[in-house]
Amino acid sequence: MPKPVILYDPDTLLHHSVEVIAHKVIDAHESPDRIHRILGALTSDNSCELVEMSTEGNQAQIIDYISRIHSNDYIRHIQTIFERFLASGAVEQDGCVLPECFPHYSLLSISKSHDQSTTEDDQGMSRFRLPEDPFAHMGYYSFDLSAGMSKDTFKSTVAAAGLSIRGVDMLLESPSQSSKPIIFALTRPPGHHACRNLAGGYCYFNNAAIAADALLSKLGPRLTLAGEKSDRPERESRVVILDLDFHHGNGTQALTYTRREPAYISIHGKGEYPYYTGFEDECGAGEGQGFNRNLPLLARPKSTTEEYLALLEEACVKIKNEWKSKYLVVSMGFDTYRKDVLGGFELDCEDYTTIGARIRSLGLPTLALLEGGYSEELGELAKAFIHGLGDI
Ligand code: OKP
Ligand code: ZN
Repeated sequence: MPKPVILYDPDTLLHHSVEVIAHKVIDAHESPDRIHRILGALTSDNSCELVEMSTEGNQAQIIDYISRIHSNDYIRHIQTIFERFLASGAVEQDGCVLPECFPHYSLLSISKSHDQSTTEDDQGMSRFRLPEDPFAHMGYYSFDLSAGMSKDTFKSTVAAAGLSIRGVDMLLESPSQSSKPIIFALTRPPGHHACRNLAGGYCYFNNAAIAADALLSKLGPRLTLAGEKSDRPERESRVVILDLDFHHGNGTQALTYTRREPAYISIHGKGEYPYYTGFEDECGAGEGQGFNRNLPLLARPKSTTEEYLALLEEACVKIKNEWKSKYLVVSMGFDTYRKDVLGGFELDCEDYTTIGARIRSLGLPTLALLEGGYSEELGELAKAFIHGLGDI
């Protein structure tokens, strides 16, 4: 059995941001040091193989995959907005910009614009005129104050998407069906809150959605036994995204909601950030009906590890027996830890080995992507998870 492969790109360390907590602007909890903590814990640990990557020469191809998930206008915004602020003198080279004003839907006046039908694609945003002011751009393309832009944010988030796509290639390159590859990509910034046209919650490009979509595009259309493209309604989904971050992956859900493939299933804090999504009655729509599943659980101290592991079991049964998935993408967050500063169930370090081992026992080619996890012990938690994935 091959060891889990850990994918890392030094460009993911470049991005830095700030956030606002209780009237103070602080360095964001989502910091470059998170990756250092994980790499630190993995040195002198030979349970996995660390592979260093670079986006060099691949940027255009990575952006092609990103543009299957995010709009070109949004990608251009993430790519250029910091330069615009820099040129106007509004920010220093080493600074970080936050939004000022959000286009909340109730700001729309009772006017002709109210009657315009909106496209499915922009979900109503076309009723707002995109302002000239770069601060307004920040508000137009984000939903909170936790996705500031710094000089190399674009570079880092492209690197994270690049790791996700490389991980997909490694799943498919695996020589035989008997050795199921297990990859863990150290994606930073994370992605599961990012929507088609929205950054938020430390996320810019949705790594999990990009990976699942790239995987499906490489797999090609489903074929019937006769070798014809299958378009009859199916109850199965070849690719599933299992989201184990403490926070609901609103972005991943939104991006996959009307699709059967990939399916999405999440265990997350009930009533927690991002507050407006993640309810049990959100089950998918259209072709995606029945392929979205939310399993909310009260945060510590109102839930137990036993309850958490029972939900994980429910998720695994759904993936294996109901959706009969062939490939697994895991949005892995370590903010479910009992001492996490932003979230937390009652999980302890060794529980991550249990989680990793349960994922491994599904016997599927698996690509895990890093989402959240903000405690000092992050490195140890990641190591425990990898040990479970690798059956060590
Ligand atoms: C991202 B992920 C203070 C509150 C922070 C954002 C939480 C983002 C979590 N600014 N709110 O899912 O781990
Ligand atoms: Zn989280």
